[in-house]
Amino acid sequence: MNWLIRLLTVWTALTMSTELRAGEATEALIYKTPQCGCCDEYAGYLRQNGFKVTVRETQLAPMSRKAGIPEKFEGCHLAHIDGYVVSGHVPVAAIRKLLQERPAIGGITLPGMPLGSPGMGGAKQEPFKIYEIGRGKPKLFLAE
Ligand SMILES: [Cu+2]
Repeated sequence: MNWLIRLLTVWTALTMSTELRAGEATEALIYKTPQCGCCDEYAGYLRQNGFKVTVRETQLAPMSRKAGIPEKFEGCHLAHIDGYVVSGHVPVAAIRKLLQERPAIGGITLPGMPLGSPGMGGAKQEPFKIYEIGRGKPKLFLAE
């Protein structure tokens, strides 16, 4: 019985310290295809904005479908952040809004690779349209 209590104490301490660490920097796990360069740029952008980023290479399309993102709304990589999926070159302002408001959705997506978005080169052509996914048809979440 004694060893069990000790085990539980250790386990609780470990779990709590993990939570504390996670509180310092939000973790982002990014899935991308091996050929994608702008995906690496986007990973760097999240790091610069204080996220703890891990990048994994995969086949993107099946993962995006599984995450509930229709083909037309798919971004060029898929991040898992704090229980949500964040697809494509989404600006951090939209991610912060998502994490603060914590709506009952699967996540958000910026379809395609709009010029001037974080991690993409070029000049911005128009407001980025970021859609919510996972609750019926994709709906506009934020335009910025
Ligand atoms: Cu891209």
